[in-house]
Amino acid sequence: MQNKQVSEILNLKEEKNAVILAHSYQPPEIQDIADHVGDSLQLSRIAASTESGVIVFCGVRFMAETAHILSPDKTVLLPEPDAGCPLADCIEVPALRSMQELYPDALTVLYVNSPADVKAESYACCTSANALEVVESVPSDEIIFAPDRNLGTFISRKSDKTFHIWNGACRSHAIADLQDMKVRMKEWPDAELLVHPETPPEAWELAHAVLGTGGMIRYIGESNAERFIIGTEEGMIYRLKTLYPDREFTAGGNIYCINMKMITLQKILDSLRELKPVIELDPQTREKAYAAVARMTKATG
Ligand code: CIZ
Repeated sequence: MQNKQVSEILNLKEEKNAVILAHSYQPPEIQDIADHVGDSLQLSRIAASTESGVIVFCGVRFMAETAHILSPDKTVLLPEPDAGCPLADCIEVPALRSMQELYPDALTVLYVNSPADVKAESYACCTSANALEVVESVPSDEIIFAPDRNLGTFISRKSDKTFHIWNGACRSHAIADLQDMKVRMKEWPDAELLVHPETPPEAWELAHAVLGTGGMIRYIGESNAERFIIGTEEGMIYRLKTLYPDREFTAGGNIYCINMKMITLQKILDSLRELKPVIELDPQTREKAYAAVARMTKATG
């Protein structure tokens, strides 16, 4: 039976012509009430194409900003305005400009996990799923890759281009507990270990595959393995169990994002009742950021 809070959310959603989008790292009760669950890019594309005028984005700030960048005429709500991203916070416009001055021939490829004003200073955005494709599409053999050093290193090893990599990291993935991964591999010797490229290179060496969340979902669909150890934010386990109820999953590396867990059912309810907090960007920043996001979508379809 549905609890009162959930039915109120669903009623308000109808009343306000809203759609609820949840990132795969969100807690189970949020994934359960969402209209769509996915990675930041998939969700932003849905945000841009939906008929709904109100988007409740259950994730962190940069994701809701990206949805707003792609769909400025819709009201994008982030139910917890303090749900930030320490990776996005480790880059600022003046520091990026200094790096760009140091390497004037390089073009900047920016991971979407970054603030909108920094996107506005970049040539193209990318996600973990399409970073290599975007890098290869950029009309320069010299790349500034920011802000995640692990993803940058991972991609640089697959490309012949020259990379200048920003020294930032996702606080949760960068300190992935390798010992925990090894223990789980001993417990489930038949399992495949999948790790996110935001984890350190030592984790990639242990893994059967290094993939973003969308890539993990596709990989599992094609794999013959029955059990998987998942080296990314632990919310992904619930997502995978929902998609593949006949497979077994366990989290590896103790990767937990506190910001992702700041969204609650009560905050979604309040946000729908009051239609706030609304994500707003100054139009010039939004337009420049849009150009970088659009180059990504053009390069990757
Ligand atoms: O882009 C995203 O949604 C994040 C944060 C991770 C991923 O690999 O999908």
